[in-house]
Amino acid sequence: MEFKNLLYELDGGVVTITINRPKALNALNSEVMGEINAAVTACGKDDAVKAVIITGAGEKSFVAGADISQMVDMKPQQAMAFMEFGIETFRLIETLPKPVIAAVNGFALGGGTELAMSCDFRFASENARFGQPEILIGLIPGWGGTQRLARLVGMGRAKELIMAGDQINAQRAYEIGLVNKVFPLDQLLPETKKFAAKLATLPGFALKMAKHAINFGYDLALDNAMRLETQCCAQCFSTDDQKEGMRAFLEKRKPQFKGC
Ligand code: CO8
Repeated sequence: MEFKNLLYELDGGVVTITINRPKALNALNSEVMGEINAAVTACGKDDAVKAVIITGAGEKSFVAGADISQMVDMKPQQAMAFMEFGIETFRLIETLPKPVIAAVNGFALGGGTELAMSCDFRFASENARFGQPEILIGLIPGWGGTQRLARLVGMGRAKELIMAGDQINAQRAYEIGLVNKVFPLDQLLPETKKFAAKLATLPGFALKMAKHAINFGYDLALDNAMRLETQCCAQCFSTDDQKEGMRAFLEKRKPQFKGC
């Protein structure tokens, strides 16, 4: 697929979407956000896509936030439209029925941390920096940061990051559970691709059900969430992959999953 501000590469079932606006440290304006929305939608429709990686071009920045030059003179209504499209796009990523990994290769500030948090996993390079610095420019997060950050790292730490606007490094982000793994910069993409390739070999329907149960069970009362889990788990029994996985275990051989 061809985009103006993104690179889109499919290799062995794994799509890598690279936000490619390095002169502005990959800041997200409406055009970039529209392209991310289109690329993720395409990933959802293409059966050949089993897993998705989102990263930034260059060695300095994943995404340095929403584009401040686009926002500076916005009226509330324009800001609302910009926010709503961002919320919709990040929710698309969060609910894509395939695993999505953020490979955070530098600054992930404001909308950059928010984008990374909409992914299922966050792998970071040692030079990555995270933060919600909106307060320093008279704002608060508007693409889900107040909600997803508190859910991921707890309310106290989320308030510290959002209300003081300080940045944290990759190691600290790992310690507080914002990041899953940290790698030297030159290992980030190879290691992320290795992990994505592994996920791409696993039963796709079960992956979809796992993501669905975790995402949609999280905010339910426990009994309702358990019910959702049993429904999702029961549906796995309608797949060939479940039969194959269990038979292969009993026959002491490697399973041959077909993705259905
Ligand atoms: N928007 C637009 N341009 C940017 C942004 C940005 N977020 N970040 C960096 N750039 C541009 C700079 O303006 C500069 O451009 P130029 O070369 O033309 O002057 C270029 O990228 C390089 O940046 P710096 O020279 O500043 O590079 P440094 O290495 O000195 O600093 C930093 C790097 C620390 C990342 C610094 O650029 C910075 O602080 N950037 C802004 C970070 C920030 O505040 N992000 C949050 C933005 S708000 C947000 O994301 C809200 C999301 C949802 C709300 C929606 C509301 C409508």
